[in-house]
Amino acid sequence: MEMTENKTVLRWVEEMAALTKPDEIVWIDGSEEQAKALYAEAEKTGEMLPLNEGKLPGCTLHRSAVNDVARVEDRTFICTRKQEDAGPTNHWMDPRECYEKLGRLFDGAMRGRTMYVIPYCMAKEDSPFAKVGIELTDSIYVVLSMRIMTRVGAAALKTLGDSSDFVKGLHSKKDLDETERYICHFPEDNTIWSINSGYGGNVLLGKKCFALRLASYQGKKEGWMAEHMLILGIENPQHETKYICAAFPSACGKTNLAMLVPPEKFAARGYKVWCVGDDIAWLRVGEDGRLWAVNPENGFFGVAPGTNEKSNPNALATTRKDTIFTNVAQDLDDNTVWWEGLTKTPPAHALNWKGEPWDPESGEKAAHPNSRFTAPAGNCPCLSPEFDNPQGVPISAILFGGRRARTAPLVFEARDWKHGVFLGSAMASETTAAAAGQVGTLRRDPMAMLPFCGYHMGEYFEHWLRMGEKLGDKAPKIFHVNWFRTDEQGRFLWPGFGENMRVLLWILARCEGRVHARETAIGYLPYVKDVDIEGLEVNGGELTHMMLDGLLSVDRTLWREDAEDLTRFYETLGDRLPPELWEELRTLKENVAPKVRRVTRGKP
Ligand code: GTP
Ligand code: SPV
Ligand code: MN
Repeated sequence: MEMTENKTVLRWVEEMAALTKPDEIVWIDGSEEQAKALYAEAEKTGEMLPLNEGKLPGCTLHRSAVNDVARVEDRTFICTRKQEDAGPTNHWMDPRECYEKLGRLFDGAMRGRTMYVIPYCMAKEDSPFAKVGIELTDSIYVVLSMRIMTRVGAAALKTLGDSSDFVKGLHSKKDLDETERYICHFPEDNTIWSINSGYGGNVLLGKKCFALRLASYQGKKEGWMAEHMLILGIENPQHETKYICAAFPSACGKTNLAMLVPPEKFAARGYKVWCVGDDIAWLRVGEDGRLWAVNPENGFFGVAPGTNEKSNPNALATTRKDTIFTNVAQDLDDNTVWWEGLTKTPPAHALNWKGEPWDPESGEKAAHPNSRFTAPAGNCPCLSPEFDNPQGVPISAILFGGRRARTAPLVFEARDWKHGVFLGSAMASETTAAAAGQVGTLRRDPMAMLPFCGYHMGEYFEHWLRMGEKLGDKAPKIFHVNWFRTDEQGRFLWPGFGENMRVLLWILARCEGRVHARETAIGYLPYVKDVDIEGLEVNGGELTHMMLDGLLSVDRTLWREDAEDLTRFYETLGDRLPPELWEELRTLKENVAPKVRRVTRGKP
């Protein structure tokens, strides 16, 4: 039964049903009873497998199709009327052509199936950040995942009222044919069409499709920002909490940093870390002129491999109930889940992520490297008390970072906002399993938004610069971090995870003007004495001041190479790249140029 009298909504649902021709239409009301019935149905069809109710209450396992395990960037399109508005970093299709092409694919795609109508709200319904979307889908997995990831149900429709301002999402698994898979965005129509996939980032349309691609476009028009960022709070022993946002590319440590557990010595002194968000931040200038952030999501879609009691106990605890696991291994002895890095000893009897018997000796991975958990935010032991605050939290620092085996030091600070925007625009990272394609190759990924910016990247940088002007001297300080420097053997030189707290404390000390820094060719770096490494170990030995000195070194040759690579990237962006950023690049090049000895002429 319909849950609204909103004519635009009703007409659109009718139109999409006429196109996709489902046998039945079911509106998702957000109730427990309905969810229970859907779980039962999905278990009957085998789409979701119930897990050990004693050990993992309310948890289920889902296996996606083998050809459908990650975002597909080369099949993701931004369909603006003018191609130049999508910019050179996005794939583009003419919207009319795209509607026609996908219209043919969607025609009858839901025959014999049910169409679920999922009204959802991104951000708390009473927040000034709140935005409503409706996703139509033929996948129960999508319904149950959206129910965890967003605020689903009647309340969203109430928030919408009779307005026509909502994101129209249409999704069908169709037949999961990868050659006909399309994830298409129409920013000018507030519309998303996704077909032939069942994987998270391609089909949970509230997440990357809406909350980043469409929202970044809306933010540019309306004067706010949608960013691929975690949000965390650090509470000091005096019970003051400061908030930090950090943009790292996919599978580069956002969930881990957001749920950081302070090392014992800091915990003992009373430091606490609170998670506000692990993937997406919506940012606005508040009435007080500061930058405020909310997490528009309501759950975590986190990377499973590597998550364990030591690396991220909070994430692990978050997944112990009411969680959907996707493409992890199934331990047959007690019907629980397993993935590489969860425990030292793999299960003796397990099925791999494809559902085949798995031999630990085979050398094959039991869980897919991009296997994930979908867990309610409310499960997180360190969830910030401000999580539901409709106003969000004020931001003191913004971090950019990526996987850089070389070049980028552990941490450095931008000279000012403009330089910080430059650092974000210059981000680069080794690719991961979160997207289909080669893993481990270095690519430029500005602000971790390369796959998620819904418009021209040059204009996006421009928008960042203008936001800085609005913020003036209330702008957060900007930093660059890199947890991923390696030695010749490929071993990480920094222990990372909880120990990243030591770097965060230096960052906060800088924000509060409590510590000096040394000016270098690339920005402000810490003095070795100012990063607390007491008791710190790495690769089985003590992390010495000399090793920290290495982590904080700037190799000018590498930076010159990087500046050349960045020049080539900037050139691809054409004349929409703000001149201020070319200036910053010129300054960097001057700063890292080979030092020539000055020859004084004239006097003997
Ligand atoms: P998305 O959900 O794809 O956006 O990923 P994310 O940025 O939230 O990444 P996540 O925190 O899930 O980490 C991804 C991988 O990086 C995991 O395998 C972690 O074990 C690893 N990782 C996270 N933090 C660190 C760190 O500080 N050091 C090292 N060496 N690895 C880390
Ligand atoms: C990412 O790839 O950055 C993710 C996972 O957070 S997905 O939702 O698939 O995009
Ligand atoms: Mn992400």
